[in-house]
Amino acid sequence: MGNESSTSVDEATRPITLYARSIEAVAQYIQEKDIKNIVVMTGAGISTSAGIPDFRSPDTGLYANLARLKLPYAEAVFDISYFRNNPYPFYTLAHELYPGKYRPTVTHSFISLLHKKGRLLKLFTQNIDCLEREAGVPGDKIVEAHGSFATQRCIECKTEFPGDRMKEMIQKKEVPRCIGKTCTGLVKPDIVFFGEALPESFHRNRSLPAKAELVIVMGTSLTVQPFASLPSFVREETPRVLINLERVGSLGSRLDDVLLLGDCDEGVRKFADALGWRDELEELWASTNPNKNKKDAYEAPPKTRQERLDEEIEKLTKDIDATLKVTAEANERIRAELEKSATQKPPPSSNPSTDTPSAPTTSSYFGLSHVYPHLKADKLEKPSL
Ligand code: CNA
Repeated sequence: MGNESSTSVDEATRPITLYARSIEAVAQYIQEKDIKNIVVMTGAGISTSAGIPDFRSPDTGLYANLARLKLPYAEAVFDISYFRNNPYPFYTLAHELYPGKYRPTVTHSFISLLHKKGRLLKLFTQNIDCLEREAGVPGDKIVEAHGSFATQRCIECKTEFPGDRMKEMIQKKEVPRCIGKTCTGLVKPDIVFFGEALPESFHRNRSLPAKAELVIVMGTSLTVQPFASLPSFVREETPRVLINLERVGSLGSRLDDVLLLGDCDEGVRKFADALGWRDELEELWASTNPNKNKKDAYEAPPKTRQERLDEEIEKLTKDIDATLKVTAEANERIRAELEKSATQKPPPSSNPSTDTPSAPTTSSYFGLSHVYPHLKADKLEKPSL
């Protein structure tokens, strides 16, 4: 009787496809069944070891730190209506995240290795840092669900803005404006802000998870919809692997779910060990090192995750403070000039300065005391014209 019931419990928890709920069992499944249709789903957590903070990790995520700037709410930095009034927080962040500054992580190289082995059906990424491409995953294998920095356009008339000028503006921390003859609209990279539609490629490929033979979810909190529901489209008997610091979504609730809770880079190395691909993985990752051709290139010892994040957050906070200081100085100058001209000539009937391209206008500044809390109230008062 006792034996019968324990057998039925075993039956109830036994995976359908894998021999066990372990990464070794997943590796064996890939090799024995020659699995070629692997769908990978990723988020900001796969880039944190490259030095790019994620959004939601407590204390170290971008939101926790942007909150210090007293934005009305942290997500405002990616809110299209907020951007329209104040693009500066976004462009400060864009300067930080802009492609070309960071090296792909070993996790990006693992996805690239899946492709090289002919086993990657599609990568769905929420990231906007383009590190998958830099690691060698071809564009046609990637669905950038939240867009990317690859192209940009005017938010008013939709005229495309040249990539080289965009790069220049972001490097100089300036806000680009439309190049159209009559339009002075703000330019924004084609990354998806809250309240904007996802790219057509997301909808076109949305049925692929249901065709997958294996799904790997890495470095995402699975909180942003509709991306977050992709793992639920996977067939019940298809193994799903989660490599993440924490358990997310419904991962772990199915019989063929395998959880590797911890750092992504450690997780993919374990996965590669199980597949016998470790040397190839390390070689592929080494090829992404920008110093690889310098003979005596000094390789600093690897920093801990906490050290890397502390460093990055400190840099980002300094950057934002510097931008705010420049903005405040510019506004001080404008205010002084307005005061001067007020004593010299009568006030204009309208305010023509609301579209000035570099610093925020005096008028927009008045409404931003919540963003620039360190400025004294008297500096925020509207000068009488
Ligand atoms: P998120 O909500 O910040 O979640 C990140 C997840 O990754 C969390 O569950 C963390 O626990 C986990 N995590 C963090 N570091 C590691 C690590 N080293 N190893 C394993 N797990 C880790 O980010 P999501 O991607 O889920 O949210 C979607 C947003 C984030 C998208 O709109 C992105 O555009 C946006 N974003 C992108 C980047 C980027 O491009 N690198 C950076 C920051 C935010």
